[in-house]
Amino acid sequence: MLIKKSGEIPSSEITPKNVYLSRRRFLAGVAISGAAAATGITLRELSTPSASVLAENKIAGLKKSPFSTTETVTPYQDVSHYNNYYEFSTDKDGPAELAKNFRTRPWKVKIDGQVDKKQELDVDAIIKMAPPEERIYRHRCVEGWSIVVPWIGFSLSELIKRVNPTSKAKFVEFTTIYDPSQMPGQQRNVLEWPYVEGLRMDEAMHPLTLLCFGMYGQELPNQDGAPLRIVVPWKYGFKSAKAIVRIRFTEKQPMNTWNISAPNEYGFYSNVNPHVDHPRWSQAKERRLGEFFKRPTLMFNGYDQVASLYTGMDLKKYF
Ligand SMILES: Nc1nc2c(c(=O)[nH]1)N[C@H]1C(S)=C(S)[C@@H](COP(=O)(O)O)O[C@H]1N2
Ligand SMILES: [Mo]
Repeated sequence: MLIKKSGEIPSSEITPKNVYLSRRRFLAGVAISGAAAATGITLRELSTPSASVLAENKIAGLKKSPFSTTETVTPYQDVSHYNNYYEFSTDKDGPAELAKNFRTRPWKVKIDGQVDKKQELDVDAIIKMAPPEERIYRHRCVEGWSIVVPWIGFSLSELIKRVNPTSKAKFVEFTTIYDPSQMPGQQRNVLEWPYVEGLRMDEAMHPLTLLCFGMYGQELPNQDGAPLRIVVPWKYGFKSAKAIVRIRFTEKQPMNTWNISAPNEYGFYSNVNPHVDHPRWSQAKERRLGEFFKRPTLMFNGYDQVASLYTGMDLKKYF
């Protein structure tokens, strides 16, 4: 260790080595990308004692987001080993192992549809577009479990502003990579592949909507959507597509995978709503991973600032 203040446990001693090294590489990359450049971030990072301190938002160089919740962060181990990622497995503990060797570089993202400059962007160019922030968000799966995750990324609007959608662009569609050779789940017809999701333009432009490439102070693990995913904290988890390779601007509302699969169960909007039950179960409560008792689910997952996006809409009809 370069720096070891007394009483501090170096992260290399309590973090698995691969995770620790990946965090170093990742933060070094982020440091040269951000405006703060190399102002000691690497040194500070080396003296950072643990992932839990990172999770507490104390890391230098990562902007603190006013959107962060102060609720207890879910342990990294849970968030990285209890995953919905049907391209790899329908078992929650499957993706961590099966995505281990998934190739996340080189990685291009196609920008097309109703946009002035159709282009293909390298994921590392995207990551460098704006300063990274840590955003501690609640995440509510439609199945009834929830987690609190310190994501790293920046508002999707930062990218959208730079690519100039045309005046006809009313929606944005996200497409996950299609590569059955790497994704065993895509060799089976559990869902229609590739996975697609979409947002209305004003939802995509809302500052809460995150273009995400990291979590817990390090690179996004493959099973959580590396190298690039969307995070929409007021919607059920399935709206937050992982491993995206295409962002398409459209005039018409795009299709989304779970709506194609079961239209009476999963709508396009999928706002977290304790008053609109899933046809097969109640959405009134949720269980935080690691907790025993259920807690009440909040309207818009507690993100009241998005309510005005839906003024006048019947949210039972547009579920
Ligand atoms: N491409 C893709 N994205 C996806 C999924 C998926 O199966 N494939 N599952 C969704 C669901 S249902 C949830 S709850 C979240 C889970 O994200 P996490 O594993 O990082 O917690 O990812 C969403 N994004
Ligand atoms: Mo989910």
